[in-house]
Formats: sequence, structure tokens, C-alpha cells
Amino acid sequence: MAEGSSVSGGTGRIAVTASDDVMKVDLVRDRLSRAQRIVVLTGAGISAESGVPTFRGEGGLWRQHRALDLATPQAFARDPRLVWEFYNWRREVLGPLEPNPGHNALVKLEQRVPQFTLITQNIDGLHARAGSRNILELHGNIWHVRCLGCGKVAEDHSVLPPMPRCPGCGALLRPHVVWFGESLDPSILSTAFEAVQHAEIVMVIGTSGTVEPAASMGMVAKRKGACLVEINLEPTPFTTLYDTSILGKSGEILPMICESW
Ligand code: BV8
Ligand code: ZN
Repeated sequence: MAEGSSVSGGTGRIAVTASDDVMKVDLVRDRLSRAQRIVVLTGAGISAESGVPTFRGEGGLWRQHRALDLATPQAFARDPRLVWEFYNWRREVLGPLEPNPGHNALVKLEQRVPQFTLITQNIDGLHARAGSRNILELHGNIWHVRCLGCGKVAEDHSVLPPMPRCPGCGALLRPHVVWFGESLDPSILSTAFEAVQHAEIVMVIGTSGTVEPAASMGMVAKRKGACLVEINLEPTPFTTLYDTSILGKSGEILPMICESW
């Protein structure tokens, strides 16, 4: 929670005091308690308190490579072994990590809302581990692999070899994630846009709003009259467009917002 910190963020925003945030938490809680259709969109920030490095934080680097440069089909075509080393390193880091109170609060919220959709940009699988049900994984899941030969998709939590092969046809496997420059699964994408267009409230949590098409979802909802709430450690390019923006850690704010009303 921003303890009386003054937030300029380039938007000339006034100082945010703890009491502002407490008021905002109550306001959002009240809105949520009266809503039928709620959508939550999460990014790397919601997993940060579980110990998952975010993309743009200092954790976004691996052996001096930027994640952005390795999460592409070109990088995999050029050097599949290096890209698999990157993903195997991330699987190793993620393996022992647990959902945090932010993930858990969203499970409680889902149980109390008639129509709840959780759209996540994260591939860490922590929302499902926490117990969320109606999840749309826009960018895939690091625990799933896809065969470049027969196309088979499998869930695999084992320690994979440097160049894992399909047990069925022997072809090389790839992580079943969406790389930069690749299209998202059309049915997942259309379901996500459908949900945001009919939502009464959209909460955007822990995302820098830099990756499309996820970044546009909030504004699509706003144009359809939804109430937009942002929870982030710092202001984002969209902060001024939100109805309410609460600065602080999602693992602290979400339990306050989602505790039973
Ligand atoms: C697409 C899976 C159509 C892989 C990911 C030029 C050529 C080609 C494409 C493009 C182009 N220009 C733009 C594009 C589109 C491109 C894109 O958006 N690029 C960006 C970089 C400009 N998008 C795509 O390519 C998408 N496909 O558009 O298809 C198409 C096809 C061909 C050509 C054109 C278009 C596919 C995008 C999916 C990429 N895959 N992940 C992997 O992870 O290995 S995206 C990856 O990065 C993550 O999944 C995540 O989505 C994203 C990182 O974003 P965030 O989640 O926001 O994380 P970030 O670190 O940035 O921010 C964390 C935030 O949390 C911060 O704001 C921080 O303040 C906050 N925070 C931190 N701690 C906390 C917190 N908040 C609260 N509490 C805390 N404790
Ligand atoms: Zn195969």
C-alpha cells in the first residue's frame, strides 16, 4: 500500500496517501459486491510476490538475454537448445513457488460472483494452482509442451532434457506458449474479448500494459461502459484512464478488496 507516497508518474497525479487507498479499497469492494459480471486481467505483477521474476523488472534478464528476445519463434528456429535452456530455467525457478494471497483472494472473489472470468497473461499456472476455475491463459502455460511434428499438446511438470522430443512421433517439442509475433489462440482471444465487452467491472492487476492484444482489453471494456479498476505498484500509461487506480502490492490489496462482504 502506498504509504503516503507522492506519485507523479509523469501524469502530474496528486500525492497518494494511505487514506486515499483505503477509501478506494472500500469503494471497489462495494462495487464488486453489487456486480454480476466481473472480469479480472492479470499480468506478471500478481505473481511477483510468489517470487516469479516479472518481464520488465530486473528479473526479466537471463544470462544477459532479454526475455523479449528469447520468447520468439525466430529465436527458437535459430537456437532451440538456448530457448529450451531459458524455459527449463524458468520451470526450475517456478517449480517450488506457491500462489500468494493475491491469487488466493481472486479464488474467493470468483466463488461469490455469478459471472467471473479470469484472463491472465501469465504462463506460470499459479492461478490454477490457487484454485481459480474460469481462467483464460492468453499466452499459454509453461507447464504445457507442444509437438512440432504431430501437434500433440501435453502437460509435463518433469525436468525436461535440453532438447525434449515427442514420445509419440519423436519430433522436437516446444513450450506451448504464445511467443512475440505469434497469434493468440483465436477461441481464447474471442472468449476474452466477449467477457470484457459484457463486464460491469474489469480489474487490471499487475501488468505494465505493454503487450498487445491484452493491453487493449481494458479500454474495450471502458468503451462498453464497464468500471475499470487498476492495481499496480506504480502508474502505467493507462492509469489516468481508469475509474480507480490503487497503488500497492496486489498481494496486500486484493485480500482487503475480496474479503467476504
Ligand atoms: C500478436 C509468453 C498478432 C512467452 C508472452 C511487431 C512485430 C510483431 C508483433 C508486434 C510488433 N509490435 C507489437 C506487436 C505485438 C506484440 C507486442 O505486444 N509486442 C510488445 C512487446 C510491443 N504482441 C504479440 O506479438 C502477440 N501476438 O499480436 O499476434 C500478430 C502476429 C504477428 C505480427 C503482428 C501481430 C503475442 C504476445 C504474447 C507474447 N508472450 N508471454 C513467455 O512468457 O515466455 S508476453 C509476456 O510479456 C508475459 O506473458 C506478459 O504478458 C508480458 C509481460 O507483461 P506484464 O505481464 O505486464 O509484465 P511486466 O513485467 O511488463 O509488468 C509487470 C507489472 O506488474 C508492472 O507494471 C509492475 O509495476 C507491476 N507489479 C510488480 N510487482 C507487483 C506489481 N503490481 C502489483 N503488485 C505487485 N506486487
Ligand atoms: Zn509428436
